[in-house]
Amino acid sequence: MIMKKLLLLMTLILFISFSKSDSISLAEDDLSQVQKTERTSFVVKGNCKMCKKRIEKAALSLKGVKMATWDIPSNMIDVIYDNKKLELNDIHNKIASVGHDTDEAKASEDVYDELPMCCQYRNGSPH
Ligand SMILES: [Cu+2]
Repeated sequence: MIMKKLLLLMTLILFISFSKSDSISLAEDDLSQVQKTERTSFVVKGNCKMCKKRIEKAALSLKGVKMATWDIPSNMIDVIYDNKKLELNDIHNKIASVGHDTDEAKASEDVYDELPMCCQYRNGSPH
């Protein structure tokens, strides 16, 4: 009879310790959820609203990019991305691939030349 009670007690203790460790690992999961989202901004060259659309569309087309806002006068893009799904470099390269220079990646001449006149930011002043 005593053995049975002891067993019950042991089971209870085991159960409690298990549920405790469960809640701890859950809290750690929550923490990593928050940590893997990063916010950053960097320079992306461009002129107009068409550029804005093109730049933001390119950034947002990447899996893991949650927000991308490009500002025309400052030429700065504000990005929120999941650093477990992609690296910051991927975003630079993607934007360069549609014709816009960033402070890390340069667009190729070919892609740049395809841009509408109003978007060609390299020579002279914007219209
Ligand atoms: Cu433009």
